[in-house]
Amino acid sequence: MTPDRYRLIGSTASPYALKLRALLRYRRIPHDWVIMTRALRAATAHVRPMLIPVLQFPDGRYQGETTALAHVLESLHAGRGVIPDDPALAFVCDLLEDMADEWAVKALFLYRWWDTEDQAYVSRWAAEEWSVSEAPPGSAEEIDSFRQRQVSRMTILGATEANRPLIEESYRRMLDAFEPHVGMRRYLFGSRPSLADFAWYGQLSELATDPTPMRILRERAPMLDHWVRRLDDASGVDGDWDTLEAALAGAAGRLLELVGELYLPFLVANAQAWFEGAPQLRLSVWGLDCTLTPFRFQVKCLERLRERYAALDAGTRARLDPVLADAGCLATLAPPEAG
Ligand SMILES: N[C@@H](CCC(=O)N[C@@H](CS)C(=O)NCC(=O)O)C(=O)O
Repeated sequence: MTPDRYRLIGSTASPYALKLRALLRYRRIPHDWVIMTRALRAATAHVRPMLIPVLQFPDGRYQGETTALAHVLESLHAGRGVIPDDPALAFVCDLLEDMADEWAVKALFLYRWWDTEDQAYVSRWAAEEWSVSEAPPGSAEEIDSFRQRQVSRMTILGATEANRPLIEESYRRMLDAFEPHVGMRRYLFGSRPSLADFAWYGQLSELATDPTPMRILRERAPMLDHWVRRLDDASGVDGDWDTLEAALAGAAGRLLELVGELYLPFLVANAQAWFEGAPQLRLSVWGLDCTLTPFRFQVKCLERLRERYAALDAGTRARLDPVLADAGCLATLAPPEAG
């Protein structure tokens, strides 16, 4: 590795790895893309959490977690940033990034492991890149180990018959939020892509590849399908940020409604169940019920969003609060008034 280059260690089957790769390309940050082989898994075994992707910095150290990495890169490299300058837009960007990373992935996981056609397609693909057993990469044994490993995780990750109607409905609504608003130079917050665009790109690019969600995407949101393909390499895109009003008139506004209707209620129910020590959280949205296992990481997501909201200055809040209230987000993000 030359001293000025990063090394992104991932898999083409990981939505988070593709998120960070597209971000690095857009930002024109010199990097090499490598697959997480068994040898690299061993070399990065000390990195916590043990997840894909891992970024190796030019000084040799490794770090994971794409949201944290995007913010570190923002502070290290000037120009072509992915966080909007307007703190109000930056906050909405945070909310939308979070929903892509923590909820859209539920649709991806469910479709990947529900149907045997998707299972076969993805386990053959991932078994080449993502060694989970001692069997040779790509071998029939490794393919079957990967499939069994993922299927065994379905219940804990909420991919159940009972949850399917809500998760699938949320996929359709996410596609509908984007479709009328995407275009050659249209991103969530202007004519340049943001961190939220890259998070959605990561999830949607996998959904646009796996057989069942790919068919739904092409049928329901054909322009989004093209938009996703283009965002893979936006190194030639130069654009500007929108105003808050202009951004909310597009897909960002529609997705923010989904944050209020679905994503924040999910985070609140998750945190409540976590602190009560309850084994499951229950969620009812659009008349559809869902039962999920609470996760500590998603408790932290809610805490982080609340901290970021609390750190906004009074002028930003005055512009943002009516928007957050309309979308049903404000009561969850703002602490109750004292007195
Ligand atoms: N929040 C993490 C999520 C990363 C993540 O969940 N990666 C998955 C692959 S898509 C993973 O490594 N799962 C563990 C495994 O399957 O071994 C990020 O943004 O980097």
